Amino acid sequence: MTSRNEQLFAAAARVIPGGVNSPVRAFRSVGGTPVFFARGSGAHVWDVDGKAYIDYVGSWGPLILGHAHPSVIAAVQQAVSEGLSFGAPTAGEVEIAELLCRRVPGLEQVRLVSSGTEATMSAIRLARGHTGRSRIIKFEGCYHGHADALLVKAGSGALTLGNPSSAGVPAETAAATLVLEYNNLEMLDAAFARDGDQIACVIVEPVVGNMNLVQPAPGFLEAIRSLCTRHGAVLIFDEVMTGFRVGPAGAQGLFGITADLVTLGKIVGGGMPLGAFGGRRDIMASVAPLGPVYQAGTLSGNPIAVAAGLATLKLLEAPDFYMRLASATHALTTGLAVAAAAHGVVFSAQSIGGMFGVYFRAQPPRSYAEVMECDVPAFNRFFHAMLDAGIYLAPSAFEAGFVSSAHKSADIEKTLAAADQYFAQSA
Ligand code: KE4
Repeated sequence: MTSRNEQLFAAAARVIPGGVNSPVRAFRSVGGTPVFFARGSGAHVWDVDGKAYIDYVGSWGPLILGHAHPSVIAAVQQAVSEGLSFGAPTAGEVEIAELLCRRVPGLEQVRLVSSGTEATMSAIRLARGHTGRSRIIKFEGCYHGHADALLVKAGSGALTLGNPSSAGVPAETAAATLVLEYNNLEMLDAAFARDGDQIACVIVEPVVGNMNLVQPAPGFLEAIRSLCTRHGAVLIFDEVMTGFRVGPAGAQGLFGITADLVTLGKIVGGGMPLGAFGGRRDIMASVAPLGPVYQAGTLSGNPIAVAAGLATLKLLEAPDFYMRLASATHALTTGLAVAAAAHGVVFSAQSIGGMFGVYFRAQPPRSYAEVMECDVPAFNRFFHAMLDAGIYLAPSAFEAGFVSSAHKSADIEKTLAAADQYFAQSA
């Protein structure tokens, strides 16, 4: 008898490409039928067949407070009772902009948009408009959303200009993007030595969450900062994932580095469509209607999304919030590593703030090449065993996981017990 999940997926596939509205949800890298969720509460979600899961995806990061937090729901209910959208300024947009400028280092002005992609796309256009330069640098394995200039893979040679990583991206668009190796200082130096005066910006995930979790090597972010300063290039920290996730001041606060522009998303909307880009006032002065760089959006600063974002961001100011979140996340990754080692399974894990990575590799990877050494089939088997046990991990070996303040020790313990049982029988 086909499950409701399978029935829905079959129906979805007839009217939605791949049956999903974002590719990673299709389970193509892990195999099997995607889980259709019916509802969530705290750290838990229930699928359409009524099965419960402990959720370590949290909508890919936004739900740092867990699902349906009462304060967030109340704020949204209040906002919707007053209207859904105006296409005109509202007081809430001023309040959240002021809050972001207080909490995010270097944010002197900020513009709200409706997704992380819009934030990064706009920040790159702004960097190009501000500098009058076209070339940009990104790093292989970093994902910044699906704007054309960013769907680019490394060129054939080390410093050759990029090639499209998606159909539909013109070669000439990709050619303006240089794709370097994350954590490769020599490559970075060489690129600036050759093209420094042509580089409009460097965009980087200060902690990578899109090739699984990869941390910056000591000195890597500092080198990008000093090279951008020296050559007049704009440094963009893409903190769509790390913003308010790795710490109260994001990766900028964690590493003590202030970027020129920062992009935000996910947590700032508390699960509703909200992104933002902002930074130095002299750069933001180029944004329309102040300056010549056009950027716009019908639902930018939508009052419902702003209400959810404000309610979320205010709750993150609770004393010890990040200490408790980091402690729970660390307990998860340490417990997983201990369980795997006890059964002789080649496995490693790491966490930073409320995000984590698990790897079927002896050590956490420090580069894209090392990520590619991970045993993906082993991860896929682990993923499905945990799914069967009611533990919902990210459905890809190349994604980070997320813990929320709603995850209790009982959730972590249940997760570790399920993992231990799997490691015991898989060894
Ligand atoms: P969105 O357009 O999906 O809101 O944000 C794009 C984006 C930008 N920058 C970073 C660092 C991101 O992680 C993302 C989106 N992250 C993925 C998860 N790996 C979203 C999940 C999906 O694509 O469905």
